Amino acid sequence: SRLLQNTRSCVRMISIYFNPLRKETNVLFLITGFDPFGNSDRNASAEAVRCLPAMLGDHTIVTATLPVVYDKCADTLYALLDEHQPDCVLCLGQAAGREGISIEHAAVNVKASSIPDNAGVTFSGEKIAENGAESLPSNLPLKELTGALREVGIPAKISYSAGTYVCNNLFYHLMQYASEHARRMLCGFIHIPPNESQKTDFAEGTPLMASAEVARAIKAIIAYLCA
Ligand code: PCA
Repeated sequence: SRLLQNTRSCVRMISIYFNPLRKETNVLFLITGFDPFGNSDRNASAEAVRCLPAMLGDHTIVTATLPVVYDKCADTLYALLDEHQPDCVLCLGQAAGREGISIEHAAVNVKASSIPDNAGVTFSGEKIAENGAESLPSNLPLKELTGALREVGIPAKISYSAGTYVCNNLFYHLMQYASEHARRMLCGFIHIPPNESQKTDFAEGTPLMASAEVARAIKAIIAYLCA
């Protein structure tokens, strides 16, 4: 009936509003990982990103590995965003202690850490953007994504802190870029555990996740966003 049809098109408009990639074809995803840092000479995020295919159906996946350097990682990301103009950006970083896929809620306007970045720079509470917002939230559908991952057997949670090191710094710059560009981009940051090859780099009992499993999670996220 007419009423049913109207209701259906309403529901579709609402779902497109909340999830602009739904039913789109040729979506361009930019997925990044990071170089090794700290006491491990590998980084699970870069290794997971390397497991991704260049195409998924008719969607394109551009991947990159970013330096673990506060200013340089943001400059590299900006260049990639300008070059590829992605519809969706997922930045990945490794965080020992996370139990599974950890989708970050928001970036905070703080740089602070006990260890230096890979250029030897340490911050102790400085702002990322002098006049910037105190916090910038991801615009990914966090609840839906963690739900979709758990449905396919992948441990996933929303995280309410991305820390105050290089990952949070990149996440802040990403959301700032997204807010300054009219083109709608779905953006977020995902922390993942180290992988099996790094077992001896971390304390016993530190949760690990295979890179192929992380890649499966990213593919499930893409499938959810474009379904
Ligand atoms: N993790 C660090 C920086 C690079 C990475 O993979 C972080 O959580 O800030």
